[in-house]
Amino acid sequence: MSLPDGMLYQLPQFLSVDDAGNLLTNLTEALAWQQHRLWLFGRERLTPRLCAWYGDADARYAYSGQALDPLPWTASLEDLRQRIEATLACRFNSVLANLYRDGADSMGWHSDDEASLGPEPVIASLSLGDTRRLVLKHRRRADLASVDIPLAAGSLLVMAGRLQTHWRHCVPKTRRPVGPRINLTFRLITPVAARIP
Ligand SMILES: O=C(O)CCC(=O)C(=O)O
Ligand SMILES: [Mn+2]
Repeated sequence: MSLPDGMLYQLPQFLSVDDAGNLLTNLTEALAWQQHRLWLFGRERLTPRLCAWYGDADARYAYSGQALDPLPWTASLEDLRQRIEATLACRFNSVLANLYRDGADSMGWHSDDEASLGPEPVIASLSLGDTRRLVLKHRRRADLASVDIPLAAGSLLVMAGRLQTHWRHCVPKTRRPVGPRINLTFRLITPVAARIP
């Protein structure tokens, strides 16, 4: 999909329906899900979803006022990382997993624009479970309509270019009855020691 000020593309059937279903079951049980705390508007809140952070040992992630130490890769996450790296010819050293337990779970408006991701991060987002709605809105251009992307199980969405500088995105709550949904966002974090202060 061609967007002004950013790149977005999708491989709708990166995983088969069966593989996506098996992975949903496996990851729901196997990952160390937690409700992270984040600072928002000067108050500490719990994220309205469960999260888990996996990656290489040096891929520490500073995010909404907290530093997350990655857990070591599980076999299935490492296998996915390698498949996605081979498909996209990109390198990733970490993955943020999000579990939306039902329609009341969500992700607020944000950009993945932390300095540790660099100015033009490539973020590969794999979807499992019931279809999720990702909504994107340009930060400044009110003339551009928001973009609504249904993400079905097995789809791989890639965000790249200047997308995180110019656009924000969210996963709204839904009143529709939905089962659990997992999203894995593969990222390349610059290790703290390699960062220029
Ligand atoms: O669930 C989604 O597709 C959104 C995930 C996301 O934006 C993030 O992890 O930064
Ligand atoms: Mn994001």
